[in-house]
Amino acid sequence: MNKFKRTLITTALPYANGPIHIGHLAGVYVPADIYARYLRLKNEEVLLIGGSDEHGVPITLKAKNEGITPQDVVDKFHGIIKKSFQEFGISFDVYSRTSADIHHETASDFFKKLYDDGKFIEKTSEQYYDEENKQFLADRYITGICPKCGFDKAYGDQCESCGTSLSPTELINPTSMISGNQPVLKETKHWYLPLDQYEPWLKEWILEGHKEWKPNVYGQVKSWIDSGLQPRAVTRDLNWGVPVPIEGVDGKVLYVWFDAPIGYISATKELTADWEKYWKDPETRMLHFIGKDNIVFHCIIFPAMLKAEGSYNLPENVPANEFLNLENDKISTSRNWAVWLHEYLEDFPGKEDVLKYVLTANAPETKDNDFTWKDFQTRNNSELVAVLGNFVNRALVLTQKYYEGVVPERGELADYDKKTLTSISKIKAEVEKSIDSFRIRESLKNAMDLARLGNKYLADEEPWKVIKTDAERVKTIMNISLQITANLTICLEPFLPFSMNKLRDFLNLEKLDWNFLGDTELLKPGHKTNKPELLFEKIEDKVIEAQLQKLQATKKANELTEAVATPAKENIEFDDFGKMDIRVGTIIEAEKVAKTKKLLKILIDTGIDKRVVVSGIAEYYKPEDLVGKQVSVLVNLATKKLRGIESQGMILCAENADGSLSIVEPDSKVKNGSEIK
Ligand code: B3M
Ligand code: ZN
Repeated sequence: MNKFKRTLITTALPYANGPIHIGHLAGVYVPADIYARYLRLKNEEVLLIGGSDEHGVPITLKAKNEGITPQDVVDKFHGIIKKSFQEFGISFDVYSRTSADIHHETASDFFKKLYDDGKFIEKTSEQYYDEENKQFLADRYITGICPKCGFDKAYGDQCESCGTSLSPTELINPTSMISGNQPVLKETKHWYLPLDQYEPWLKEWILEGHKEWKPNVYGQVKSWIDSGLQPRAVTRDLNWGVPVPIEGVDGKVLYVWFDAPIGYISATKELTADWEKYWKDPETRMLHFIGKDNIVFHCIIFPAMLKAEGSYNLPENVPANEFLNLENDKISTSRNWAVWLHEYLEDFPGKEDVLKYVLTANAPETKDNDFTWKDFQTRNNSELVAVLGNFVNRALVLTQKYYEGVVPERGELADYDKKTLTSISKIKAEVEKSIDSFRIRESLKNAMDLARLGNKYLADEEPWKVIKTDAERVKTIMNISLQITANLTICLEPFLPFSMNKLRDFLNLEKLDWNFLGDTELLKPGHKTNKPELLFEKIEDKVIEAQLQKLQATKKANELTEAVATPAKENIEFDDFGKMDIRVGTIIEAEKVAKTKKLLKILIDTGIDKRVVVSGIAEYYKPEDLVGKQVSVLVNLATKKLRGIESQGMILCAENADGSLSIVEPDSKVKNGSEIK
């Protein structure tokens, strides 16, 4: 840390429009929490800052859909999110929210200062406007076809399919999310941060000055800067957010990405009157923990804002992570493809540390990674249970058995004993080396090496056998095993805080700081330990099966909604519908049309007559299963020759998401010839 006295850690503020899931935990909050706990354990001065991001278009859209106010939406989810963080032991010093007065004031003052100092450019431009709702359509109020990849549901600010950041006027076939209408262009005035002017400075500060940043972060920043920065609008025509603090300006708010990072400052203010020490003293080191989609905002835009303001520190590092997928598919709130934290805790009460362990061991630090339930089970059963749990349990149980829980005195040490004890300090150095450079995943592996060391030591020394021949020697073995166990409570504390708390209870040991790690006499002879319980328990196949089934059900439900999700066609007059003559008929005969895969020749009793219809359902129905089935037939469709057979009508089918067809039939028998209207 050398030139720094303290650390301010910020974590991306989650949008308060839904609960949080394992992707959030793995990408941001678990690594930030581990790092903060590690620094605290080293007695360093540190603040861990968090809060909910309560502005932005998606929140107003959700409110509109549900017929409630945006404030209702954020109140609900801020509560849920905050509770999840508490339950998982994310050790925030403060968890604030951007709808709080203190934030509105802070963000407003920040904007005002830049405005007064002439740091913005004012520009009038044409933007999309929904005439029916008399509203400008910012960001996600508008969708259309992505000009880059052709995805048909790209948003006005970004295409979620190819990741390109967009402006609404780039969309092909823009559509208003509110009315579904084609919007018109209308003039509006906004304030822009001229990022282009900051380009030379950004190049020097990051590209020259921070080559040590993670390659994924540095690379993304470089590519943004290399492709040329543009002035960026920092206000929006919207009525939810921090109002633009300029006289005479109405109906405009600060862009959510302008106010949200200022939320870190507001949260610090909420926590302490001494907040400036954390933001302005050059001896404070600021770190932003975020996911990769937030890199540009934390490495380019927010720093440019801070630089423009002039009195704040800049981030020292931005250890952004990549994304976590779930069972080979992108985590998605709208498709409910996620493991939600509140649901996890219902299914796995008391297993907070297990999830945190798995998410860290498999963290998407350098590339996107996959969470699978199988891997979750394997890491629990063969690492937490079989290595860590097994070792500490044997050490504690044997101590109970041989010495009624009292730590025995050790005798003369063999070479292997000495080597084992010195390994503790080596492991400590390894953990420090990796965690200090934000390789949290590796640091967990290093820390687990201490459990592996203990497990191997016990397995090699076999005190349960030696006890029969050399009881004195067993005292040494058990003493050493207990010292390793005590060291584990320090080494794994940042990663598994709930479990290490338990382990300290078993050992009857107080919480020790990081400096004690490596001390081989943490437990004095004569110290009384408690009866242990299991630290971790095996997770059975059927529990994992149940989780996989839950996901399978989600997949099914999604396929069904996707099928009905194609947009409705243009309205028709009632008379248009009345022209169609649809009757119930019964299939009398059905056979395959020779040399085709899809076609069936079907004879139907329509009540009016018996007629032949050729239908493309051969892949989904066997001819023999169709006979006797009632179907809906459009009987006044112009006849058409298919493979030489004249088809006199059409059998109505529903098309599934996968393109398969399903016959539409009355749900009870009706007379042939009954009209469908
Ligand atoms: N709410 C975006 C996100 O959750 C945004 C982060 C704000 S951090 C200042 O990905
Ligand atoms: Zn695209």
